[in-house]
Amino acid sequence: MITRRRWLMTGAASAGALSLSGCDALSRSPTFRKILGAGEGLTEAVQRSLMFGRPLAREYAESDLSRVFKANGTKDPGTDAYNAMVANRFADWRLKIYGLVDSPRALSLADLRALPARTQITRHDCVEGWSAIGKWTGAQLGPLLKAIGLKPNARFAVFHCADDLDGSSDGSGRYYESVDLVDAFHPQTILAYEMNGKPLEVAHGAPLRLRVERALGYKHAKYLMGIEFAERLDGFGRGKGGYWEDRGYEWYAGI
Ligand SMILES: Nc1nc2c(c(=O)[nH]1)N[C@H]1C(S)=C(S)[C@@H](COP(=O)(O)O)O[C@H]1N2
Ligand SMILES: [Mo]
Repeated sequence: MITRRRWLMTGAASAGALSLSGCDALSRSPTFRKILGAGEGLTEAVQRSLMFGRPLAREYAESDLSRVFKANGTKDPGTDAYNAMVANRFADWRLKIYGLVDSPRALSLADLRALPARTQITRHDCVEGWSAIGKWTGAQLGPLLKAIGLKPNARFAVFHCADDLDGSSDGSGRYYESVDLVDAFHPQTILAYEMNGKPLEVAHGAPLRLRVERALGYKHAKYLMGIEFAERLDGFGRGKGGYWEDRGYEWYAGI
């Protein structure tokens, strides 16, 4: 078990952001400890994520919005189950949050819309060589996770999607993705239900998709069905942390 002071120092040394003495002073500051949420039951991993989070991705103005935002990968999951959800406007759809959490949830779209929201205009970069600027609105994942509570051994958020890119019948082509807790708690990490001021279209991931703005396009999982917290990634898909990672892409796709 490492003490708060030890991990603060270790973290600072590896992040290279703060001098050890400065960090030590910070860790003793009552205000800073309050910001960190000390005593509110946050795990060390979560507190570390809040403290050494990645910088914000650049945000743009309305006038920068792309006139056309390409849809890529799956443009319609097209299964009977998904078609039925579209037909009743996702009234029965629920986002399941489970795994290494204190209180598992099944959230409706109305539940998600009632949570603290964030709107951001960002540039989406796909490894296939195109970019587009869009406006996204959704529930911030961080505050939601604080309310749900993560187990101390939770290290990854795994996003399960409705589409099977390979059209496989055994689920081996199901799209999934994963991020670490630093990205999960990043302020620009949102569960987006709106794009450019309108409910998310099927082509862009209706009813809900991840926006994780410090990462490349394939991390932004569309057609979300569940978020599972896990200690390791080897139990999912072929074990590399995502549909495209299983097929050779890098797991860490930071930009
Ligand atoms: N469920 C799911 N999510 C996905 C994909 C996909 O095929 N299925 N494609 C990914 C890729 S490679 C990109 S570039 C973006 C495209 O998002 P867009 O269709 O809104 O442009 O979604 C990502 N998320
Ligand atoms: Mo992509």
